[in-house]
Amino acid sequence: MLIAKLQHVNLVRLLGCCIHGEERILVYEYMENKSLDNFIFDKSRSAQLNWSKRFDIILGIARGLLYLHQDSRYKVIHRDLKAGNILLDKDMNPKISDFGVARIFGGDDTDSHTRKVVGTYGYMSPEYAMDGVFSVKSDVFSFGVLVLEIVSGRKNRGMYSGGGGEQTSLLSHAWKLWREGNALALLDEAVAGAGTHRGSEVLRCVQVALLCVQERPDDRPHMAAVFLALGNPGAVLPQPRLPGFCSDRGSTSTDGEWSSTCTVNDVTVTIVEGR
Ligand SMILES: *[C@@H]1O[C@H](CO)[C@@H](O)[C@H](O)[C@H]1NC(C)=O
Ligand SMILES: CC(=O)N[C@H]1CO[C@H](CO)[C@@H](O)[C@@H]1O
Repeated sequence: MLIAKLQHVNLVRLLGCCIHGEERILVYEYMENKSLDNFIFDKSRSAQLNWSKRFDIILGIARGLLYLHQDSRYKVIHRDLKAGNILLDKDMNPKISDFGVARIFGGDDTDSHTRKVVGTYGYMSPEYAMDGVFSVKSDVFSFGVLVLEIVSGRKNRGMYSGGGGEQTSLLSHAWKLWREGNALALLDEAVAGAGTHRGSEVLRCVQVALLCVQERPDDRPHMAAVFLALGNPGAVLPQPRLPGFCSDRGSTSTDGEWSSTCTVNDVTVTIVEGR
C-alpha cells in the first residue's frame, strides 16, 4: 500500500502485487539497465558512466530521497539505501527501490529506535549500526557513502591501499584526500582519464558527501540542503568534520606522513595515516 502511494520519477514504480498462499510478489516497472552497482563497481562497464551521467544520477537519487523524507505526504525513512538498490531505466535515470525495510512516520516523529537493525554494512550510520537509532539523518549518511562510491567507483565495504601501503576504508581515504586538498584524486580513473569532468562539480559532490557522513547526526544536513548544495555552483558549504567510524582509527603514533587533529563532540581525536 505504501509503495503504491509513493510516486516520483526517481522511485521505482509498483505495477501490481500478487498474494497467493505463501507467495507474495511485488511487480515493478522493468529497469533495462539493472542497478547502479553493476556499473560503478565493474571495470569494463564503469567507463560507460561519464561524469555528467554520474552527476545526473547523484542529483536523481537526491531528488528521490528528498521526496521520501519531505515532499511526499508520508515521511519515509528508507533504511537500506545502497548502490544495489538504485535501479537504472533505459535512459540511465536512477530509481530508488527496495522499500522492504522502510518506515513510515507521522508528522512529528523525528527518530526512532529498533532492536532489529536491518541494513547493509558500509552504508549504516554509526548511531544506527551501534544503537539501532534511525532517522532521516541515517539515510543522509547512507546517501553520503553512495555519493563517494559513485565518484570513486569503489565500495565502502572492504579496505583499500591508501598509497603508502596502508589499508584504509573509502570514508577515511576520502577524508584524508580532502584534508590534503587533493579530493579530485578520489575520482574514478575511468572518468578522470576521459578528462570531460568538471572539477568544481566533483569537489562539490565530495564536500557534500563528507558533510553527509559526519559522525554526529545533528551535523549532517537534511536532504533539502543537500539537494540545493549539489545543484548550486555558488553554494558556500561548511567544512566537513570527521566522518563516522573514523575516530576508531585514532592512533597514538605520530610518525605517519599525514596526521590530523579534529574536534568531534568536544573530544579531541587524532588520526594518523600513512604509517
Ligand atoms: C556522457 O555520456 C552521455 C551518454 O551516456 C553522452 O550523451 C554525453 O555526451 C557524455 N558527456 C560527455 C561530456 O562526454
Ligand atoms: C549505458 C548502457 O548500458 N545503457 C543501456 C541501457 O539500456 C538501454 C536499453 O536496453 C540500452 O540501449 C543502453 O545501451
